Amino acid sequence: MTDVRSALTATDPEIAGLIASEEQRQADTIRLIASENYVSAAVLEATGTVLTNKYSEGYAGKRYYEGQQFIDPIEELAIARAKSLFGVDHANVQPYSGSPANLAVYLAFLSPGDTVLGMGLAMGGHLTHGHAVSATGKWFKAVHYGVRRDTGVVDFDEIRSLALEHRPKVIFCGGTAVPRTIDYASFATIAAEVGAVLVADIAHIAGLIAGGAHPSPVGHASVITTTTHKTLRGPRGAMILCDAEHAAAIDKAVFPGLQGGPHNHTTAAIAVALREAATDDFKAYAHAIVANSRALATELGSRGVDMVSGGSDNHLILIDLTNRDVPGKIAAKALDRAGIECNYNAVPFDTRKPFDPSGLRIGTAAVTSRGMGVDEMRQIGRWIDEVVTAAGKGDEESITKIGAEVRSVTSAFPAPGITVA
Ligand code: DSN
Repeated sequence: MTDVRSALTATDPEIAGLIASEEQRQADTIRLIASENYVSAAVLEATGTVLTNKYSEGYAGKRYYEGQQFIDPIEELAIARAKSLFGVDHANVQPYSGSPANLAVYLAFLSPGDTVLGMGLAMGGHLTHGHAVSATGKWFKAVHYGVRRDTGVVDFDEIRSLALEHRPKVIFCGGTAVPRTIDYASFATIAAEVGAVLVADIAHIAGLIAGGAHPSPVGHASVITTTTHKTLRGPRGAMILCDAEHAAAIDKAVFPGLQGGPHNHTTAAIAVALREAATDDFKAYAHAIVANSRALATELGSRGVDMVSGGSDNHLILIDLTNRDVPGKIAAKALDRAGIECNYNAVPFDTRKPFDPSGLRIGTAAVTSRGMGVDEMRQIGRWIDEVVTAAGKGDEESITKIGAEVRSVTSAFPAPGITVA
């Protein structure tokens, strides 16, 4: 077999060099971006294969192209593993990513102008849950619930009252900045009362659910959407899981409704990730993510750092810097200079603009993949607090000093799939 890296270096040294630099950067930094992870070498290998050469519009046994002798069993394996891991009737593994997966849900259950109820983006929801700038907010009537100002968590009285008033056809639960356990049973009761389809967007917590570290929406939500690359630790892709009654509508919405040929290299890598996620090691990993997040939240709390809802039940912490001298963007950039990657993020009831908000979103999925534990979380909590303080004072010297400490820790925890030290 050709050595792919040497072929790339020979053909396009510029791109090869940039990829090598990115690999080194990923090794050298502490990845706290809550939606990112490090895939295994096996997942990485499946992603970069000849499967990328193949068109396969349709579904196994019903394709519009010949030559599917090996593609069909790959997709069938991915589907069987998804069904078994999550305990669902049906799985579609073709959506290109989370937004197309959610769009397929709209196509399956709604017509333009119909009403959808989802969590507001600034409250922790996702763009595709009906945000005004998204197609889902432009083409559908979107109504949003939020979190309570005093607790930072959803208020089911508010959700029920919005559902009764607006009678949505679809209710989304889940989001991108939700630090607490999602109560699927309470959402299901409200959805049943108004005859809505309950869709659980588990993109962030799919790996925690697979590993038994977060309750499952199965049995409560008849449709579940997820990306495959966050806590689930697969390639960039997505899946829709659903009850048998919705299988045909979901499949039709994905293809031919929204997409053409599935990305077979991604499908194969999803299958590999699902096999990994069914192991005892992965269960331990999922629980370690949560233990790390709790330890990090405890350290931050002990240093007086405010967090939305006061802490974390999952992989994610939403830091609220409203009471510090430093807004989220300046803090995130200072942390990045110290080798700690996160993203600035709005907090509920933010008084600042989304491109310059008051929060920082962090998560422990990637650092846990490197084998870091609660001791490292305490250290990371200290670094975050110190960098934010230094950023507020313009103390670049301290930020540089912490950067050197960060590098000494990352070098002791090799990242999966990364070959540089
Ligand atoms: N990629 C998602 C996240 O970072 O949570 C948003 O689409």
